[in-house]
Amino acid sequence: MVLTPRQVDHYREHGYVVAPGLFAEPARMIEHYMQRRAEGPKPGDTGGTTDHPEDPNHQYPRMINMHNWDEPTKEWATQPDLIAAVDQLLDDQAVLIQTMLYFKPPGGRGQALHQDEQYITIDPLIGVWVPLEKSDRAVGQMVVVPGSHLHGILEVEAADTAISFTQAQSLIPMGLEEVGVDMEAGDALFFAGKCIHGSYPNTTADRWRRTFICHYVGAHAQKFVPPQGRHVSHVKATP
Ligand SMILES: O=C(O)CCC(=O)C(=O)O
Repeated sequence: MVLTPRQVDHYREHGYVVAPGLFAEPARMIEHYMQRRAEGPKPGDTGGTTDHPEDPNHQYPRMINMHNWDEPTKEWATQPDLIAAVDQLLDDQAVLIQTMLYFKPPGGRGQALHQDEQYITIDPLIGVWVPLEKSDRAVGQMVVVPGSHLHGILEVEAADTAISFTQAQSLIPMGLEEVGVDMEAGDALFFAGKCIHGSYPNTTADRWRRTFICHYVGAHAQKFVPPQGRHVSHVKATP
């Protein structure tokens, strides 16, 4: 048992939970991914919408599905403690479906608040978000909307691409409020596929916010068709 009953209860009630220090070698992961990034373009890279070419995310695009071509990623994403924790939260056998690395250099845009099931239409889905260095408000930390996972798949609308590298965001249900989560390098934030989350820009001049992100579904998860207006692809594309 990796997560305590209290942590599991927190996840069920609020839609997310933080497990401190789950990743042992964040500094090595930074070094590894900076080397991989320096090698040049990788399949699926994105710096986000192109209407803000000044965004430094374009120079350090987000990498995706590294576990398909990078052995250390596969090991980090399938380490036994992590899988055991996801199994616990899913009450099913975890199946890894996505890995990502966000570089978010100083000045980088954030990602507008959304539900991951508005991108990946499989339920249940769990994200694991691991900052590889201290993550606080100034660098554009993870922001969650506690309780939003209990409201189904929500409507989407256009996001402000001056602050978000993606173009769509969720409508936040009345009465709920966003909360920034302070985290240390190597902590892991588990969040439900229907928990609204995202981030704001990195406002610092000299700090990065590199984050390793994995997504898992349960072995018995089901694909679904989102109603019109509730999937990010239903928002008109920004260039
Ligand atoms: O790291 C961020 O800025 C947001 C990450 C996110 O939204 C996600 O992993 O789905």
